[in-house]
Amino acid sequence: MLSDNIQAALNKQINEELESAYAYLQMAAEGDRLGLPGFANWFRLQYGEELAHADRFFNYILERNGEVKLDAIAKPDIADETPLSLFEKALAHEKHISRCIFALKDLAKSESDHATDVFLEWFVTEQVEEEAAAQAVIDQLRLVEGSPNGLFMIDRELAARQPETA
Ligand code: OFO
Repeated sequence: MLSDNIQAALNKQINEELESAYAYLQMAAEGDRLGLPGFANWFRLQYGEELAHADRFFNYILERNGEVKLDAIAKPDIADETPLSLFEKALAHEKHISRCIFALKDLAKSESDHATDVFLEWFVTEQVEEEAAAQAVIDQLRLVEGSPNGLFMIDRELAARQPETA
């Protein structure tokens, strides 16, 4: 049985994950607008991952016999971006999500909800990977700044990203 506090926080996290998905979908459109199909591919796959994260929270609430309460999804603050600003926004967003996960974990610990605490472990690891992935592209973009060839190479690399199987 989930406490009211934890149920509310898990529902809020569904909303955060769906807002992430929505932001990444807009970023995919920006990649396309910039003529960078690799960027579009990378963000489109990230959109799918965020939907899967929302699903994990959704399934977990139901598994614990809780109640799912969906909320409105905010409009993404993504417009007229550059390749670098897209990934800077992605990183800032992932840092925000990491803080949300840590706060959720603190809450689960404070209520001795061991099941929720363990459920959240996967997300702690995932956030380390997601922040590192966005930071790696930012580092590359800064290295090639001003070089169309460099940007072309990075776009090709991002085009090679495949959907995760697990
Ligand atoms: Fe990109 O983060 Fe979900 O959890």
